Amino acid sequence: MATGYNPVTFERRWQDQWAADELYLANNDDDRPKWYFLDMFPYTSGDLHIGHWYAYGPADVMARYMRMKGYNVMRPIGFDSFGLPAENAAIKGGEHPAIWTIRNIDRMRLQLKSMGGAFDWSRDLATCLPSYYRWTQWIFLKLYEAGLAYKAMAPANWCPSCQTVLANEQVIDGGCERCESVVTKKDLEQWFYRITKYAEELLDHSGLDWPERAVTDQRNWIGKSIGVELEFRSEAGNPMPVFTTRPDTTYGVTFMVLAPEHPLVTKLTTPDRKAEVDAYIGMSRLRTEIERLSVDREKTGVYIGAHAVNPLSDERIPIWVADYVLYTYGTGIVMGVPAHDQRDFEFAEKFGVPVKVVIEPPEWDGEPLTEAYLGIGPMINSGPFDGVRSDEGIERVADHVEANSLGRRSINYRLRDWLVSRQRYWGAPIPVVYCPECGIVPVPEDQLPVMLPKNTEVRPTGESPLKLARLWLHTECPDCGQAATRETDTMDSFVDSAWYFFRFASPNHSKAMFDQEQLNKWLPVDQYVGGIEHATKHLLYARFITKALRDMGLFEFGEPFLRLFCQGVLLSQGHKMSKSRGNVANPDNFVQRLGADTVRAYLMFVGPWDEGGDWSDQGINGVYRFLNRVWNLVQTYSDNPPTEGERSAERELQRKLHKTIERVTRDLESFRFNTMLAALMEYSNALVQSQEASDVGPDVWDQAIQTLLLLLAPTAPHIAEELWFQLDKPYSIHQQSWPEHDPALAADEVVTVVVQVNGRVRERLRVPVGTDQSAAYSAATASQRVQKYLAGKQLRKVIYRQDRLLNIVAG
Ligand code: ANZ
Ligand code: ZN
Repeated sequence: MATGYNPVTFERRWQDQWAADELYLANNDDDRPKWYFLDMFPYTSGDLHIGHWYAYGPADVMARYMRMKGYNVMRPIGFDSFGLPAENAAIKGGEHPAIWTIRNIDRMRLQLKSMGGAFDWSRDLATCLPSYYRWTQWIFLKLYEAGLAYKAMAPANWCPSCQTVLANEQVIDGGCERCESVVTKKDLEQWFYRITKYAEELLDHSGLDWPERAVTDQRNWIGKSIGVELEFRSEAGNPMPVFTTRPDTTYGVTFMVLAPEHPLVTKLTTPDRKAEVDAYIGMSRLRTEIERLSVDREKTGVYIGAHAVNPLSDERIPIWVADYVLYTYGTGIVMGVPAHDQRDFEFAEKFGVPVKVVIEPPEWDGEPLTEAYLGIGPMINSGPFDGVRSDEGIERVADHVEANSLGRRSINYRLRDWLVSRQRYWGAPIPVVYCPECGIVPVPEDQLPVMLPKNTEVRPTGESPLKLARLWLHTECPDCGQAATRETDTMDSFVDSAWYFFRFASPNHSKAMFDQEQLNKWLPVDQYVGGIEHATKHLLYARFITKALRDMGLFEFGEPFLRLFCQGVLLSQGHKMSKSRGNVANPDNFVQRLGADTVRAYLMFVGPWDEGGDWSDQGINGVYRFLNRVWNLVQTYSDNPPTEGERSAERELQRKLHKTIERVTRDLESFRFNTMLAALMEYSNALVQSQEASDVGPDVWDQAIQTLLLLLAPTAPHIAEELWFQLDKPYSIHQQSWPEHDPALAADEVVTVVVQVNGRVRERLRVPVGTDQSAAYSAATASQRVQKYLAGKQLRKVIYRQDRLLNIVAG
């Protein structure tokens, strides 16, 4: 007796069964080729939201497919669980961040399980546990030893509302990435990781199969720029080096600009200008880098009363201070060339500074420019370089500068060192002790982890709450035994996630960050999946840490993620889902009503995975109906199995079957889940038709149904397992091999169509069975022999008998 599709009655049951049978545990001793598949692990912010599902659902299909293809798949999951949200929630709710975090982890675990994800739960980890952060601290010590971790005074991005410093990466459009407050500057002693040492290597993505966009984002973020450092001097003799990418424009310098933070500002400002300059500097401290660099913003600045000398032309040039020059880039001093740099042009226009053209624009009549000329042209007003084409001039001037010791060629990167200090509680303590005698003393490895003290009041004061943990704070110097104090900063949580993929190889190893043998076996990650927004943060940090550890000799590879896929964004009614808009789809509700399989399949169906799509309730019902159809198909089959007899449509069904295997496989390989599902839908429709016509024998039917379930298994693992079970096939469908298509069986059957022109046979065409008239006609007229007889004639009539004859009447 057929029963209706009711996923609630069996999805949980299969999840429990798979877990009990450890179906998705990746075995370390398995001879099949390994495939390390990783999704970016979730941050423990509370609920697993639809965005997580959109990342993990389709990814799960890939993992299951690779498993059926015969790979030893390792697909671990864990929790990124240190960081501000836990602490902020704790401050709001009066609850300890650890309690809040662990509760979220428990909840998210259940949600991940309800998805039917093929995760290896035996490798589960959480970055906030001492067994994990012990190794985060260990990596710090190693970087410190290697000179890659250092402490420096730095103007830090400061969020006045979160009361913490932020990395450049966490400042979005001048605002705090978490609370969107305007970020200001504050001078603090901070710990840095020297990622800039790897700037050049990080630009090299060769051998990686990554989306173009992720590569470009990283390249732009690193921002390599080739130029010259040229030595200007103030009239008083102070060196004023500038970094320029356009040495060919040096004769066009009409002003110099110092960044407001530059120490020379106070030195060179004349007494009569001091008040105005001080006021200007005070104001500029409130501006963010992004604002300051913006091309659109009206330029501001103040003349400081002093002059510099142009080393090439010996001209005397006024010095200004202006905030469009950044202290942290190049030398913090710019030579202003208004004729050929748009920002300089706007500045000059506003303040009445002369504009001196030194690259001749095409067809220039000598009139004042209306905007900077950025193109190439002959150099003019440039002394010995007059007449040289400016692109060649760049090299010529650079040679001249080097030959006369006026400066040198130089490369600048926009990339800054990674500021890892956080004055917050919920993070891995930086394992350092300050001794009055010995200074900075790293905590010896065997004393790790430096445990986070449990009972500390957590308040956002701008100082680390760890300062209040008196018992913890006061310790002994590991070197000399004297009274000493601990570092109270904790690490940016991006440090935790910059190495977690190593830990999954041997998550419970207690003697080292990883077990060498397991690391060699599993790393690097074969396929990584996550959002493109991580291109310049997590993905860059992870590559840096990998290269740094490689250079310490821990392993040989230098890239953690060989293939990367970035899923798109799921919208709802054309908008990003947001609580304030009230258009957030809650996956749990849909799972309870329609089942996890439907939600999974629907997410794949909304659009190409890398482009995202628009969630709609009607859409998900359509996918639900598809799974219903599959369900009923199998029920009808079990109730009324086909008998021997009619077999007229067998070959056709077989062809469809093998074509479907081919399509589904190809689509899966290229992450085109939406078209894969379309193929499965078409195929199931063909099966329904065939079932109604009962024109296929039992053996072919069995194979056809079996194939449908196998192809569906990665996408909708529960219904596939349930129907497989009902058909008495060997458990588990997820341990079966992926079906192979037979090209011979997939091939279209071909027939010979005779082509006549005006009743006489002129050609014989081999075409697929069932070719329609227009396709047959195109094929015929493509033949030269037919063309010959049609030349100069007008088409009057076409007579077509499918699969047999095409007669063209022309005259
Ligand atoms: C003179 C000049 C003439 C420039 C010209 C450009 C065009 P990228 O490509 O981003 O490296 N610059 C140098 N240091 C700066 C700083 N700290 N803050 C703001 N701007 C700075 O840009 C290099 C160019 O940016 C440099 O070349 C300098 O302006 C400016 F026709 O020097 B140029
Ligand atoms: Zn000491």
